[in-house]
Amino acid sequence: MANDQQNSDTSRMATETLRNVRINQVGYLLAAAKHATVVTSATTPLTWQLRDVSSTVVASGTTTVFGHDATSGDHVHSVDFSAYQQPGEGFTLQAGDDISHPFRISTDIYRQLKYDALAYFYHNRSGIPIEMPYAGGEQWTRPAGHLDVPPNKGDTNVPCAPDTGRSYELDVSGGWYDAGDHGKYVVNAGISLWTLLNQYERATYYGSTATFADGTMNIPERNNGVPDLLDEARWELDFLLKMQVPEGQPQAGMAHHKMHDAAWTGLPISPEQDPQQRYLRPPSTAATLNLAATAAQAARIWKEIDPAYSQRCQRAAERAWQAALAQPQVYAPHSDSTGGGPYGDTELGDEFYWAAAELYTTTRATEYQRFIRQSPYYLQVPTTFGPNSVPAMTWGTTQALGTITLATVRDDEHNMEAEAARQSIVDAANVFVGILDQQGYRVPFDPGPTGKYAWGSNSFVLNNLIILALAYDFTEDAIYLNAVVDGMDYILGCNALDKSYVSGYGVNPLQNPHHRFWAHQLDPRFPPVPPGAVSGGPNSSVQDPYAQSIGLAGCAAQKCYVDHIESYSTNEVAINWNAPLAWVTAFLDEQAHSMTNAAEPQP
Ligand code: 9MR
Repeated sequence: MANDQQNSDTSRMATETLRNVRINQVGYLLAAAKHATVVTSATTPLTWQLRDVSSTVVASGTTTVFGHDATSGDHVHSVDFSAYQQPGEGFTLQAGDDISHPFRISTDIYRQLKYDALAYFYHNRSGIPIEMPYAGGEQWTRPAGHLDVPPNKGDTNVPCAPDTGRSYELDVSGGWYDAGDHGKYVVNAGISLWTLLNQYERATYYGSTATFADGTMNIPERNNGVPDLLDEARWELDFLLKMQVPEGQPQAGMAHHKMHDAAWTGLPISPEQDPQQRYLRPPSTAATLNLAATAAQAARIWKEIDPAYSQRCQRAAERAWQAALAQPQVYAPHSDSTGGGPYGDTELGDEFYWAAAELYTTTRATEYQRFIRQSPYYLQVPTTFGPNSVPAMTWGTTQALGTITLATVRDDEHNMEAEAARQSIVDAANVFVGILDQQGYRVPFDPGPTGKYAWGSNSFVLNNLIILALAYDFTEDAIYLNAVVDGMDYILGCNALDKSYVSGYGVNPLQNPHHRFWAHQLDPRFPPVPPGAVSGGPNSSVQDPYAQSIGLAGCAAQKCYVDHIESYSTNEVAINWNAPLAWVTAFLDEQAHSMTNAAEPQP
């Protein structure tokens, strides 16, 4: 279904013009909030009409004047048509003389997207052929990447880089490619894997794991008796375990920070055609703690499903934890960016807290409980917006991951921290809800006084939506659910560029992400992006030559974006960005079927 949608969207695009009435281009959930934003210079309210597919006016009202919106630079009005709750296709919203793109109202807006968002991970697997029927279309099939078949020089025996003074080789095959490049980075694998596993764990306690049970996803491991979401996650976890320094080598038990090509490859290139030598970069404390955290999380999730694997994960986690304690300040330098991204981080208190929270939740050992209670990050969920516009969580800001785990896992004997952790999450959600009315496009992310969006800003929005969704789980207050809906509206078209940042979804979808294989824009022999990938999105710092060359510098935050393959700083795709898309769309789809009139405030 999504493939057909992708094709028709792509052909329609050429003629599609931007509309001043901005909506969620995929559609609105039947019983939830329905907001739109209108770009207009009018300073007094406009009348609006909602029309059904036969052009009959089914609802009407007047807009609310918002005024100047700082992050977009637009003068806007708001429309609230939440009260309309009839399903259908081909609705349009008119405000003044402007008419929106057509959209649907339905309970199934996210039904397929939640699977397509996870398919991203299969498509980006290393070390396995991408084949039909799993690829979703012949054009996305490709041979296995990086299994030492020439011209590949990796990944089954990858040497430590010459400048590291280390002389061993490791089999670090498998895992997911990080993004548009073919690097594999333990810091970033960590938050991405954690998010998929948390999606599963949250569903265990607050939803249903049936949606991702064995046989539900289009992957080679379907019908192996294990939930498919866990199969996909394990592909990455197995790679992470291989990145741990073996006994007998210096810094044994730590994890190598990353592995990637000696020099950046050009675009386009399919992974199996990569001729570069690949190297292991030195271990770092950050990577070691990412391994400790995710392996500990996995140990409890696989406990009944695969006890031997669970024990292996727990041993790896405890080993990593001890190694990180012994060497707490081994930093990966920001300057290490030849052939791969640096993922540098010199503040690791949050990673220590996260890893200890995972180990505590898995083992309930008092040493970890003591550690988290003494941590300055104890129960934190960031909501303050400094110059670097930090959202609830990023690859380098991980305390919320630990807090979420403490809050999510229901374990009545040992739930000393759980209530307080839930309260922290609700408190953070309240801050995000409070932001909505101050944003012309109702984005639950506030860049703070600088007004700037950073690299990967769409993931900032999506990660804040996880906090809001959890607040809904804990309180069942519809205000949080509707805030999640508003945030997805931003991602799917209700924004300054009238853009759906997700491929294959919406009238004006992401089409040309920075990706070495989905490089159709550069070379017609390469495929376009498959459905369900989310772009990193607007980046005020405009950090790539292409975006600079088209004059983006000086742009209002929401407009610092171009849908072009060469714009890696505004239009890349990445595992840590698609993971919260998968989490949030699964949550919304689940709620779509259980909500009754969430659009009305609860008493
Ligand atoms: O997501 C990362 C972002 O926070 C950094 O500012 C940026 C520059 O270092 O790197 C981003 O991560 C990229 C990584 O370094 C290499 N693979 C692609 C990632 C997404 O653009």
